[in-house]
Amino acid sequence: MNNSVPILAKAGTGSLRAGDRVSDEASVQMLDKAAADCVDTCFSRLDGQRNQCTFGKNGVCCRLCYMGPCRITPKALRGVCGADADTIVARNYVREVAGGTAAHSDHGRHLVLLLKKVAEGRGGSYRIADEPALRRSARLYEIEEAGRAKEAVALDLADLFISEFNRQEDPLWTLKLAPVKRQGVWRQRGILPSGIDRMVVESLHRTHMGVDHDYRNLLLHAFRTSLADGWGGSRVASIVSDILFGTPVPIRSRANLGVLGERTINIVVHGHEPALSEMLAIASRDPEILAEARAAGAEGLTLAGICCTANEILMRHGIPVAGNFLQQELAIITGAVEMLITDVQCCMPSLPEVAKAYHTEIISTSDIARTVGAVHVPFDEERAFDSAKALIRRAIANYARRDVSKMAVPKVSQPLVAGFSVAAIKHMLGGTYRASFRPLNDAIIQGRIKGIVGIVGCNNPRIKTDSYVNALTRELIQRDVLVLKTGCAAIASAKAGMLTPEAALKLAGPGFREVCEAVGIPPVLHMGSCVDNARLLEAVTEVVLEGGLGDDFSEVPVVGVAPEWMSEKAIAIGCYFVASGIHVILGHPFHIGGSDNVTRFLNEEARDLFGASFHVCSDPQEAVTVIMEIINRKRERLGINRKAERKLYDMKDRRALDV
Ligand code: BF8
Ligand code: SF4
Repeated sequence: MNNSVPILAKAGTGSLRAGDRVSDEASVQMLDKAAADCVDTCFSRLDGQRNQCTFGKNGVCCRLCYMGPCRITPKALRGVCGADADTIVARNYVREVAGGTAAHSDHGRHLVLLLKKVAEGRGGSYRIADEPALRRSARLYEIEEAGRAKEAVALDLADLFISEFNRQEDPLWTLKLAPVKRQGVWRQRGILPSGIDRMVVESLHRTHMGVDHDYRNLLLHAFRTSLADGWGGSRVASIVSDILFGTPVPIRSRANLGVLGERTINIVVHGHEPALSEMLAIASRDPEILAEARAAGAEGLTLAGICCTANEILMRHGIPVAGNFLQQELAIITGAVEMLITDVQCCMPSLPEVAKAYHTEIISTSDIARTVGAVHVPFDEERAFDSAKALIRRAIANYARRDVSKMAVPKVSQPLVAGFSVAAIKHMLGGTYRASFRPLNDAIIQGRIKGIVGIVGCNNPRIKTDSYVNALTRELIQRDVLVLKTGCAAIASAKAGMLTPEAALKLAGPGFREVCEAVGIPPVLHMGSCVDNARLLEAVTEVVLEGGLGDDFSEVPVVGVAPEWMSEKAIAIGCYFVASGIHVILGHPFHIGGSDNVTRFLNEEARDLFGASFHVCSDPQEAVTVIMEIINRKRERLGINRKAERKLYDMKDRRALDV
């Protein structure tokens, strides 16, 4: 049976108008073009999945052994082995957290191994780009650095980081970077994680058939595993990236599909690990390469990024961002991309299929991440610069195959400022010689800034792309809330023009606007990729250490939000935020609805354990209410709410939100 006709009939946008599925004009244009070109996208494929599995959604499907698969229904309250909904839902959840932790941490491991090679003189084209960052980190980890060669310091640090993966029983060293009080909470709750690898292995062991069946015990291990991500693999990834590639400082660039050139050779990098893209960023400015591009008839070369690889090279080189997660297929549909290079994570297997309609070559570069239909060009780290140049030359050769009749690059992009590492924020706030978070703490205490909200995570075709992220961001800025962003949420705000200092003049509330103007910062600070959510924790740690806003995360008026999330990594991030004492708002729930006990544990009982929990708010307005309520309560407890705010707070319906 040929079933291609009905699928093609729904190509591109699927059953809805493009404007109902995506928010920005560039994406609307490309979705309409996908329909005209009869190209399927995730939006049309979502419609193909119309009745998504309710058992899966509720987390009550178990296929952990071959007596199953089993699913819990009103008529079958237990699987063949006797597992009930609580056990099944909790086990599935633990595995999701382990998946997210593994992805972030394997990325971190890769960078740590590269640091070790560089330290031993086997790093090929890679160097220690930021010696001050190396020495700063060494001091944090109590490694002697004064008077020692940078390579020797780097080797000690790399070995310590490797031991973070291998530790069998001792707690992770990196946990010591958290406020002392929070370390005490983790100890008291029995969730101090040991080695990162051990936590992930233990997650798989505990969830094997016939091992851990107590949902509370399982969920505590989910939190423990997530801490090995946020205070382990992710934190280490950020630190090592800064050492090898440079600590980000504010940098201007642009975002959205309009950054692709109509007359340049366009190369898009997509994925997460910065090692290859760093070299591509350098090679793309090589005069010899640029001359070759011109000799091929192009006006030059445009390197642009998608997803977190984009965030990495944006933060350090100002390389423009073509788009976030749901624009990966749309970039190809412009018909103007010679090559799309993937590394790991969030790269859709559909890319080669979409590329068939155009001339784009899809290149995979990591041996652990291949896709049928993509050309696999293993990235040779030892000859990284040459590897990068070879890839660019291949793209130059492909330029001749571009069919201009199929090309339509949307003339849509927005200016942005990114690159807000914690060190950069400190310098901006306090000046080079007295770098400090003091001005931020003072602004919060005085009420000019009400609180801090970290908005993170993905797009999801089940939600109109970027709509929740941007509506929420606008509302918060207006209410004098400083918004910190990473990942695809940061790119969403970039496309909406919110990552510029000028946006503060238009959008921020009066107190917050004054601060932004005085410091010269946007109201939304782009802090990097998804592993850089560890930078958010680092920033809040600075706030705590600076003093005046409590001595633990749970006391600071700070909230995390994942509005349009889709990935297991987002689940791990949410968990380490909550375990760190930071409330997390989700735009849509986890797959846990089949167990009231698991839901209650994550959304309520976690508050007694960690001082924070998850909250599901399906629309941005509801999220604003909950967030402001949390922030006001924290301010009230700190005794920094002004009279007017207190009155407003007293009048509030105190609902179920005991925060
Ligand atoms: O790690 S925000 S879609 S790209 S998972 Fe993926 Fe989600 Fe984007 Fe970065 Ni993070
Ligand atoms: Fe079914 Fe139990 Fe096997 Fe899961 S572990 S598939 S519930 S028998």
